Amino acid sequence: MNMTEQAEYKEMMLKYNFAMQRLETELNILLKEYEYKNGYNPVEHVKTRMKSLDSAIKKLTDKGYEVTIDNLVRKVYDMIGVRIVCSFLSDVYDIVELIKNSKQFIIKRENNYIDFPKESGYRSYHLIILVPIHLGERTEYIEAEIQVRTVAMDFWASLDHKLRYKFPDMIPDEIRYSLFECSKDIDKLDLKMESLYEMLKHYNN
Ligand code: 0O2
Repeated sequence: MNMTEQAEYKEMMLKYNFAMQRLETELNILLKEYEYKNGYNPVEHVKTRMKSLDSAIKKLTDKGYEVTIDNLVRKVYDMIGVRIVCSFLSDVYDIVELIKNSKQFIIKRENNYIDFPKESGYRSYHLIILVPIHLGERTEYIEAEIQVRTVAMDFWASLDHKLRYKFPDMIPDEIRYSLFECSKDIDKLDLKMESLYEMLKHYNN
């Protein structure tokens, strides 16, 4: 990076850090308010991360884009990533609706990889949002990705991630097949847990 690019990168990261802080705060308020109103916390844990420059550059090159600050901003929409892990399937949809109805963000795109899993077997609900940040007189919108999934989906994705790291070129067929089968089992498990949860609510009523 030359001096100008370094300065641009620094400014970009400053804005991304503002946006990440704002997103964390707004999500925290949304979730706490939900818990207060419903007397129930549907979230097991929340993890927020800023993508490393190396991993952002890899994403750009893998997709065939030139490595520029402009492309980092326009093409890598998950520089800021938030993962919300919920107990049950219905919780995932409730949280997705909660975020979609929030006035704090603009929903740019959504990918329902739960009803329409990826070829690998990956399941999760993705929201690409725009987070407003106020800089002096003007407002800028920074992209962020929110992944909402169940504990079981998270368990699967975490092993899949490890395998992708271990076998960067290609996961061996037998492992890939077995992992895909696990993804179907996890789907069945989530549905079973959901019906048990419904029964529990019925007894509580
Ligand atoms: P990391 O390490 O999480 O940052 P697109 O441009 O939409 O076609 P893209 O950008 O891959 O393609 O978007 P997609 O498919 O919605 O995936 C974005 C993120 O979802 C990924 O980010 C992963 O976190 C997660 N993800 C998607 N597919 C899989 C999968 O098969 N297995 C696992 N474990 N995670 C997946 P990154 O930047 O790839 O990775």
